[in-house]
Amino acid sequence: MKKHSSLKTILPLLFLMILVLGLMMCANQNEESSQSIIETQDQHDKRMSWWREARFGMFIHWGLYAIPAGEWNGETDHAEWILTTAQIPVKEYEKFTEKFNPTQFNAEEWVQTAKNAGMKYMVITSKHHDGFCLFDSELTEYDVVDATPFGRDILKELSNECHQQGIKMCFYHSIMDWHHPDYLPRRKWESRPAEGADFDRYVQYMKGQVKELVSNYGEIGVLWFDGEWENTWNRDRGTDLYDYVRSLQPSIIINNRVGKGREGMAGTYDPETSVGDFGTPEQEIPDTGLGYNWETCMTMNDHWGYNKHDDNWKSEKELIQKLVDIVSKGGNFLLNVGPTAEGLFPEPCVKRLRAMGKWMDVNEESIYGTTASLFSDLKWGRSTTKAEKIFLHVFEWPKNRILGVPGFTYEVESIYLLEDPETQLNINYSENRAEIELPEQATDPYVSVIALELKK
Ligand code: FHN
Repeated sequence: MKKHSSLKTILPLLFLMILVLGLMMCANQNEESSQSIIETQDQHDKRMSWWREARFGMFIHWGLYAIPAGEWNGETDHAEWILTTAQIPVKEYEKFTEKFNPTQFNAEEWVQTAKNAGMKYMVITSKHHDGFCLFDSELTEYDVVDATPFGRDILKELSNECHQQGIKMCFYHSIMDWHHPDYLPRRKWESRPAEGADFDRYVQYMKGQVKELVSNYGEIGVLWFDGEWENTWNRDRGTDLYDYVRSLQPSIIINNRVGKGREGMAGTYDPETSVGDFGTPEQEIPDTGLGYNWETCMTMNDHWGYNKHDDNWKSEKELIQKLVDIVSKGGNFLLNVGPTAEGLFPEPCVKRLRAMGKWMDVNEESIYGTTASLFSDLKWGRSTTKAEKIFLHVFEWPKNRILGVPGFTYEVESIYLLEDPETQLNINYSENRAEIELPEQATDPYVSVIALELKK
């Protein structure tokens, strides 16, 4: 009977042990599933440091939409949205894959052009809203390797070149997918039934492709999500996706369009309550800094994807002054190129990038790694700051050759034109203002920069 009595003693203990073990596993599992990336300010600053230093990157919108190049049934204002704006049935749109053969694509040239322009990172559409993938995905045949005569992994060639030439490879990936049968909602005009579509299954597909992107192409600087605005995507899914990507590449940077916190095209958000590492103003520059990391993305003409009819190019001067304006407010500039179906950057883009590069060759010190202006409302231009230096970017050369800087009360070690450090300039002070004597003529056709080294 002892046995029984010993059983009597052991069984409750056994039950208790199993209960405690079960609770521990469950707690641990809860902990893992609710695990959100926790990082100190120092860890965050370290992770963001290359991006804050870079200040200037290239955006590339490229895909099947380069083939129609904006044209459809006599209309000429389409671009990367053409599947939707021209209401092309998915089966018909897919036929563009048979024509996608950019024989003049040269990854080395593309990366060299970005680098020569002074750009430190490249963000290219791995998949735009049309669902077509510019990389070899195991999860679909609707990609450049399996579906096109070109048959090469464009992102592999570009990422190799970026790593070779020392600029950061980054990917734009659309959450919205007009091609995948499980993506919802359907376009209102399309005939594909929504029955049977499983959005959770689509999210698994998307996460699988994101895993391919951050696992097969080396170190990735930024995952730039977009297409987050439809009602099937939500904050929890965004937080899960952010944590998932960071678990695969902990040092990667992710924009605020991974979640739902973005406030329209202003791209603003509350970094304390919304997921993502930087704000994303689109086609606009905020009036002032935003008090957190932000990057304006902008086209050189009026379209992201290539449109053969769009000649409304911003001038070299406008683009350089936008770069300076953005950086003077503590932001980054992501400037877009929409390559042709042949795999070439449009010549007007190349011309502008060359001019920006020439300006950066002389003035990069006033851009890279700088922080926002110490002065508000400089009528003649902008200013940036770097450690013990202040840079003044003169857009409008004063006719009387006197450059007034309200609020400048710093003692100056030296003051000179950044393009000619040998020429010391005179500076006079009056109440709460400095006045700098300038040469007769502006020295740069776009933006002349004056450097002031402050007394330590
Ligand atoms: O719908 C996209 C658009 O095609 C383009 O990719 C821009 C660039 O950021 N983002 C979305 C519009 O806000």
